Amino acid sequence: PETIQRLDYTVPSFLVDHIDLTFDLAPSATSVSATTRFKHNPASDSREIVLNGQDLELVKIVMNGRTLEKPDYALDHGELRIPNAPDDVTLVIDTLVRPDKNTSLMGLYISNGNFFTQCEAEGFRKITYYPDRPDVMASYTVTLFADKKKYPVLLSNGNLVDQGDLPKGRHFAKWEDPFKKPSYLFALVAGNLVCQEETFRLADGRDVLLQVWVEDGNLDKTPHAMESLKHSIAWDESRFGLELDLDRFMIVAVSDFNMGAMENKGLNIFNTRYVLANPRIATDQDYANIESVVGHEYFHNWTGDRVTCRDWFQLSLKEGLTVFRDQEFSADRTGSDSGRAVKRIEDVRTLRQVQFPEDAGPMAHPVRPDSYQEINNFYTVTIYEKGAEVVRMYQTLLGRDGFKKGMDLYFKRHDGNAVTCADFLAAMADANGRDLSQFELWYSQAGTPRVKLESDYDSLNRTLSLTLSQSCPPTPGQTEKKPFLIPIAIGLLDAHGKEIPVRVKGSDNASDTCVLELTQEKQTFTLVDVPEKPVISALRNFSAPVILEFEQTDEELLHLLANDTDSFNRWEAGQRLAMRRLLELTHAVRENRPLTLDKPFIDAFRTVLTNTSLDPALRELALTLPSETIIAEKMDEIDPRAIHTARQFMRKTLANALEKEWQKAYKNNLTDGEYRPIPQDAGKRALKNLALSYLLLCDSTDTCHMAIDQYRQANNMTDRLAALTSLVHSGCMQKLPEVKELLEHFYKEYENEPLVIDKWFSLQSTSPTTSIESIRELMEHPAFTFRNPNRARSLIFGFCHNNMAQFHAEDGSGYEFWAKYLLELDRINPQVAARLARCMDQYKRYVPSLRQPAERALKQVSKQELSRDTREIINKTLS
Ligand code: B3K
Ligand code: ZN
Repeated sequence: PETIQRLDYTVPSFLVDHIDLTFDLAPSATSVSATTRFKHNPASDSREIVLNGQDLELVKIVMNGRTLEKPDYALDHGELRIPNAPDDVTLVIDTLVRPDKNTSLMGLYISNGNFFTQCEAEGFRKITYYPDRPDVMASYTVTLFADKKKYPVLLSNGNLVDQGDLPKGRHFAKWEDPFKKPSYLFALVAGNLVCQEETFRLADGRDVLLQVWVEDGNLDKTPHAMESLKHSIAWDESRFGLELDLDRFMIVAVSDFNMGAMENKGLNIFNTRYVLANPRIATDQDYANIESVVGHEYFHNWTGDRVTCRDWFQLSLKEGLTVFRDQEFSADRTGSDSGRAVKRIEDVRTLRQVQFPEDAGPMAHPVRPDSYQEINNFYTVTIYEKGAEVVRMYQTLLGRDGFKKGMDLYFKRHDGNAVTCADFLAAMADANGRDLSQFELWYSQAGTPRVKLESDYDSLNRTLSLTLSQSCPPTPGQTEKKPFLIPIAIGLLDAHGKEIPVRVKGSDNASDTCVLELTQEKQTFTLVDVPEKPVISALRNFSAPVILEFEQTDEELLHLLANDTDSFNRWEAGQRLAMRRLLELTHAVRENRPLTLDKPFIDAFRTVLTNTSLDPALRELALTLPSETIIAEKMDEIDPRAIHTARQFMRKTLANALEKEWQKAYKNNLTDGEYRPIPQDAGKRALKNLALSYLLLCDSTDTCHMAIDQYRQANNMTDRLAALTSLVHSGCMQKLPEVKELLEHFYKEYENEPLVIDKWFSLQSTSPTTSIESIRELMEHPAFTFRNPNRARSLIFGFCHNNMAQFHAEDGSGYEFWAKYLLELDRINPQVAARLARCMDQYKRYVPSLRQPAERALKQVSKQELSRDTREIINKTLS
């Protein structure tokens, strides 16, 4: 497959000022007529109009009133080229598409009988021939024609300007989007849908219409999304002074969707999973996710739509920035410092769990990649989550006000344009009068930097010298790395756990937390007025996306765990204590040595568990052990099952040693009364359900009954699902026949709620007690289908990505399963298949006994005909 290079960028030869689209919608043949006004781009010396098209039947093409015939134009490799075009061109292009045959869910497709589109990144070319690139921005007029009975609702971007009935039971609607946009932000929706709507007053007094559209029968599940939308609008006004620019803003939920949601201008389309919620079907996590994704897509209106990307290499310009914005939104929404800390910990956990491995594997790429084969493969955690960390570092370096100034300048300079990551950096630098040229390396260099910290206390001079050194491992295509600009937030604690103000030699300011700017390979900072040898709290609030190598004793970590005022580092200290032991236990498993856990660690755990002055949500995070994936990240050679055994041993030991305390935590954190998805209650439920999952590992069957009771009495999905999941995962199912009945009850109870049935599949596919045979049986279940990405993910991804114990079976049966269904999925939906392909990213680091069968499975896949999406992943994994 062809590789696209960032440095090959050339400006478009022709620009578009307006496109007028007409759709005559029918499942097996939708006709699309596009009238596009082109103008030669003075910045280009080419006279050739280049249009992209894929899976289209070309009916007719007319240029300035004259029908074109070959060789007036050429058509090959998905490109339609018209040479020697004059300055002003109006093209009328008629095409036919087949939505009913479209299983890729890109372009125009059908879900439950309704029409939807998905155009990012390159889906518009499956609708009509057009310069399908983000730097071509145009205004759109869209007219939709359809049967009125089957498709009573007709939506597109912008404002509804006309609608009416037509003969033969048909009708039409005409939409106008006043804002120039690239084709990837185009959307239409047509079908039998209902909406919750509200008028909402903006800060400037203008009233806007907000709508949440769903399939009939789901209106009882829209209020939370609507609330989230209103909060998002208000937050962007108050935090960044950014207002909604349209009179109407719509969210539409669709069950068949490749990812989370899509920020089409004025017409956001969402996976139902990020819209639908009520206490019966949605968990606390679902509620939080909905708020954050609604926020994310809404925030794109400015960071993505008003200012967009020049080319797809700049994707993180909008994604990293918008993730940062949604993270801040969610943090502010918790309304408390501990809520903010909880959010930060969760985000860093994801970064380490998914992005660090990506950065260390065959798909490692910079936040601004240099090349790609299939752009859909680059909607990655590096672009999104590491990109958000990069944006966060501007704020850490420039302060909140400085960051806001940078944002203001960015919009002032670039509103209405398609720009680059370098433009964003320049706005931040110029608004603050700072030279940020070294910061650019965060965009161009892949890999997770290692930062080593060594400290030396001088009691005579009362100084502490901190020597920081950095390095970054090689990544594909990049062997040598230059030093990054890394903000390292530092705090100091005295023996009583009190903050010692941090003052860098030569500076007049002292503060509890000081941000050191590491710019060289090795650098020493001297802190003055340090009255005693302190315990160092380094990289507070995770001030940079790096791996910190800093040797601290158990005593020091315990001190931080007990006293650090930085909640993130308090949590971090506990994780480090646990990690140390987990790595040692994993080695012990591999070497067949007896497994033990030391008393001081158990005591530390007890102290956290019984510390009722600590927010339950924070306690839950502190008492959750590092995941198997995060442990694997720390090992040169990965032995997944040894890791699982070690972690299970630690959980079981902590369960038995602290049984009484877990019992107490369970009882003290019951949330009686009406279900409220607010952070305070959610935190209690999280801690209580963690306690339950530990209790189920104790050697008594009483606790199984406790969980069964919780399942039966629960008035919300969080408690019900937690009980059932723990029962299945702990092995109570093998002991008690009731558990099997509950599993069946759950299915029957929620048979008509697809999102809950997804949960039913995933709770089984991720269980260490589910054998591959049971997974195969589930694949045969009438409710299973490859066509629906959520369903495919719940079962296949659940098993391959999140079931280390079973997936990595010694006989390779897990890998064979992966290969088989990867191929099947690839023929239906390449984008989703390519994600599944990534399960094998780390195979070269597996222990030899697993590496061989993994490689066999990969090679077997590689021999087959594959989509461009999956081919790129498989080739890179094997290379
Ligand atoms: N921008 C979309 C992602 C589109 C992915 C296309 N493969 C969702 C988001 O990040 O908001
Ligand atoms: Zn986004």
